[in-house]
Amino acid sequence: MHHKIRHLLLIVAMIVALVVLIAISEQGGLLVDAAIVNQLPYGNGGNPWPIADGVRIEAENFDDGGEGVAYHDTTTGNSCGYIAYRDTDVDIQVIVPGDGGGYSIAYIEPGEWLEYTVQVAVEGMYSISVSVGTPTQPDNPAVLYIKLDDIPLCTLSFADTGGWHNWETYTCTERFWWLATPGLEDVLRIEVAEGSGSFNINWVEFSGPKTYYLPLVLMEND
Ligand SMILES: [Ca+2]
Ligand SMILES: [Ca+2]
Ligand SMILES: [Ca+2]
Repeated sequence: MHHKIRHLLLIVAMIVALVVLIAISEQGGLLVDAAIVNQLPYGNGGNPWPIADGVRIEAENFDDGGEGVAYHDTTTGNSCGYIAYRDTDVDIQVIVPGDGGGYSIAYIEPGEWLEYTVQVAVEGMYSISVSVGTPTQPDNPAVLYIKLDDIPLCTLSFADTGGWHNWETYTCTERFWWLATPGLEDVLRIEVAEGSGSFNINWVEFSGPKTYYLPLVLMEND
């Protein structure tokens, strides 16, 4: 009896693993979609950002392609009142050296999004982190969706990092198995939820691959 239950559990685990792998493969299939033909990676020599341990995509390195293709921004031009790093409608802000230097995305409104063309460099299980800053807003926390090829990966929520330029790192509790598919690219999207509070975002980072254990055991039929 116990032996049969154990068999059943193993079969279920194998089916789950198979379904996950098929789902990942189908995500790869979305890449032939003509809608992303005019969308190109930016800031990595024209190459997709590799998904590998420690790779950090600066938020300001969103894809080329413009409004409605590579990003959605609700205001014309840069709401910061100057042009920084790139001349688009995305609101890129200079971070002074004392706050870490570089650039962040500012004037973030609900419904806005940014996309990044990525490619798995090292297959495995990864987590995703973001660096964000926001002042106290307990009644209206920021809510950020992370998606891959329009498929939701995780939702992050944060209310107070101590200030707009006081950067804190938030990590998805979910882990994601990334399958290396040579020649295929994916589109990573960070999307601000409707009703979200405002925040600045500095970068997105991958960490992994983690050791992944699935209870797959080969057993002889009996
Ligand atoms: Ca704008
Ligand atoms: Ca904006
Ligand atoms: Ca940045």
